[in-house]
Amino acid sequence: MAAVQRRVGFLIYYPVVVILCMLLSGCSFQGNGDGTREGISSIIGVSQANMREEWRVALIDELRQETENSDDIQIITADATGDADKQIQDIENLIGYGIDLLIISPCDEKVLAGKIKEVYDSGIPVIVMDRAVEGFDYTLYIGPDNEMIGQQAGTYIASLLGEKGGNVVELSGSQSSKQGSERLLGFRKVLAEFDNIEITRLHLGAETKDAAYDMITAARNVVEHADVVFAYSDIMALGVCDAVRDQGLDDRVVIVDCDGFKGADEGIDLVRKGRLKATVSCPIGGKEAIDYALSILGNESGVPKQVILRSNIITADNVEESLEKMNSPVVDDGSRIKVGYSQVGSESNWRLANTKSIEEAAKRFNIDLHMEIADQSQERQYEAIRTFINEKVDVIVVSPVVETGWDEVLREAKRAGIPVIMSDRNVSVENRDENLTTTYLGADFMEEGRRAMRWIRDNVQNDSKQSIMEIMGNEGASPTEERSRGFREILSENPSYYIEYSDHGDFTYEGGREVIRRYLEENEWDIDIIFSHNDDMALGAIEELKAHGIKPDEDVTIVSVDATKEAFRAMVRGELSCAVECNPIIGDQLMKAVRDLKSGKQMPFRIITDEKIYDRDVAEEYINKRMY
Ligand code: GZL
Repeated sequence: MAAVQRRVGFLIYYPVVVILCMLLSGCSFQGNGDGTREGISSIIGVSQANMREEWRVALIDELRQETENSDDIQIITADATGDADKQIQDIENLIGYGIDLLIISPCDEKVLAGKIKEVYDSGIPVIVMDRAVEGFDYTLYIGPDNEMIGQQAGTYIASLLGEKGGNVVELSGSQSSKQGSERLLGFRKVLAEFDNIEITRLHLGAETKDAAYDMITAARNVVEHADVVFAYSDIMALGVCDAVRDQGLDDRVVIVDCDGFKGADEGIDLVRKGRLKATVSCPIGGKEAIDYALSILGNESGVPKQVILRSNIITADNVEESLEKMNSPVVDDGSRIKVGYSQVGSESNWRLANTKSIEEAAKRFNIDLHMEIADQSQERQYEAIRTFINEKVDVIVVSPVVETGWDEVLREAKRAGIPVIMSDRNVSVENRDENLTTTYLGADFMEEGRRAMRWIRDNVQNDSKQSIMEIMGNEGASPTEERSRGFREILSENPSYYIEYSDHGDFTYEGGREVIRRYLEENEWDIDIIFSHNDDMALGAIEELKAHGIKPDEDVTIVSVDATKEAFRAMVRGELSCAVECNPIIGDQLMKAVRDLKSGKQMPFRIITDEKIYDRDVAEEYINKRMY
């Protein structure tokens, strides 16, 4: 175990030996001190917001543990002591040490966003952890979904109180941190649905154990009538536990919190001791950070844009099993894994590229792939999943044609003990805590819709209001629903544009033609802009427009999603104006997730692919680099 020397908030770990550098002397930490890096393949700089919070110390420990057996990897850690300006200086210092990659957990994501973008643009990969910065100017974000953590706590408490309902005391910190505010948002959203649950909010001066202890003690007249006290962090929950115990109320008031860390008197320990009724775990992500850092440094393909970590409800019933899972060794013996894949269909060029990517990756990852193509039929997907269950495959992967209607067949897979991964598109199930699926790997469709409308806002201006035709994918599919929602979110901020007509083209070329045909049967052409949910429908629409003497790009600006090679050709021809990327080449990420799952790794809740936007000005430059 490497010893650690703290020096002006700057901690340096050398896997074999800790070397203390006099920062003020400006010495540069180049591994061997003479400016060379003999034996060192990568230096990873870690800028931590502070080392006061236990989970932040745990993150550094996880990062160190994950690299302590790799003599060629160096980790240099800086502690910003909670000061955003110091964190900016820390980043400068780390870059001065010649780091190859930066991992940062920002003090303040707004203040640090510019610096993170600067480092990212300079070519140094940046992994942002825990608090996401606005935009996408970083290599990878790894963190929890704090609003969902709050929702899980709310759902648990509601189920605990049942039909009778009850009184809930909710603690919040007056300068509540971003993750605290997000957790409270999720918590309140869920409990707002229950008329039989009364909430009393107690505001603390600070998010600390003592502030929580003092508040619960002072508010005894409220707490003694409460059924549940909710605190959104382990540290506050400990203060609540002590105060409730000291007030002699611990036989009637239960306490629920978030974090579920593994240290003494933290969430898991308090559940084991019976002092907490439940804790919603907030995974730290150190293992994942090093895993992806090595992939990035190794220039491996398939690094996603965001990894949203999974959080679970931990109670006395599952705490031992949860701990065992967290501590179980991850073993991938490379043995062949049998995967059943239920694919939507062959409806578009995107889909064909997606299928090809998955089939090729299966070979590279020693996966025995049985793929069934459903031709956009949910019934045929049900049949495929039941076939896979009968074949006793190791993992089932589904790209669902629509979002709903999957609960029963997914329960059958769960009863058969076969984990299910959602690929490309996601599903919505009645009860998320049934954990019917393990992880979702795909795009941020909402962001794709936003990008399309932002491009229109920035590139298609006119004195009069601009009419838009929306050509949508098949009804009920997650890309259809979410691209529409994202597009409308930005549209609502720009009153110079409005949607004149929306219709479904089902993601096919013919479907796009049909939408134009149907519109022209009833109307003269009066549309300024077309937003198509995918390229195939856009290309079909272009064909039909031209057949009616309507000139794409002159008479109507067309924006599409997918960014397939056909779309780039249409942009070069001057018929399509903009293509928002939706990357189908997710085979490697998917097969890595399959192998991780079978090796016992804790699977992320969501893995979001990396995507860009292209328009006709750059189409020529990129067309020959396109992989699909
Ligand atoms: C998106 C994918 C969509 C594509 C279409 O991830 O599900 O389905 O945008 C495809 O081209 O048909």
